Amino acid sequence: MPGAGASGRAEVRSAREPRRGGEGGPGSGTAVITRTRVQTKKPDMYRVLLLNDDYTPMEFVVTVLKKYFHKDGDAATRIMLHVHQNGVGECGVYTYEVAETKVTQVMDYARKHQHPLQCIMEKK
Ligand code: TYC
Repeated sequence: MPGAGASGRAEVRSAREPRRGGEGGPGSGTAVITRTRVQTKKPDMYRVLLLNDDYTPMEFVVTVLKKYFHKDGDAATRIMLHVHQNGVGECGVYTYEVAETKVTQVMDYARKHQHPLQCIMEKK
């Protein structure tokens, strides 16, 4: 059943595409069918995580979550406390290049303020 639509599954399309080679002509008994796979694969996604340490001030972590992950005060405080208590916590889930940019931004910001805060990414 070609034409499953934007379901996210691989799809084949056979109608209305030019046929290279075409039919061999009347009576030849041959035909070429071209199938084109529509690109519907979802991108790999990556979690960006903050790691706990004993020195980075809680308020600095809250600032990071607001500034780079667009969290409001309540969400930022909740995530910071989760990291403080559990050792690691998720800031967001992004495509590879966005996640990589967030990690770099957070690490640069922490270094600039001389805090040992660590930010990493992992494939989902
Ligand atoms: N544990 C730090 C403190 O007690 C706070 C902290 C929270 C540090 C989250 C890093 O990712 C972190 N000041």
